[in-house]
Amino acid sequence: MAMLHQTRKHGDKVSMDHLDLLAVPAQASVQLTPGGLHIMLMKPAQELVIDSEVKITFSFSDGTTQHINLSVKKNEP
Ligand SMILES: [Cu+2]
Repeated sequence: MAMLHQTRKHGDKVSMDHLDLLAVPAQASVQLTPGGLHIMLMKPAQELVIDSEVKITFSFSDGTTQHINLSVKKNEP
């Protein structure tokens, strides 16, 4: 399962908030990055291998879906 998360810093502590949806303004873009908005894979069925690809299905508010292959990268602070 893939979840959308937003990383938040509270002083020295870092937490992640789960987002039910991600609003992308018209004619704009939203960037998913480590330490910011990100996709977190929960209990992946297969081991995640660095530099391999994972297919993620995005569902949009107009009812369409899009399958995108994303690279697995090492989380570097
Ligand atoms: Cu997360």
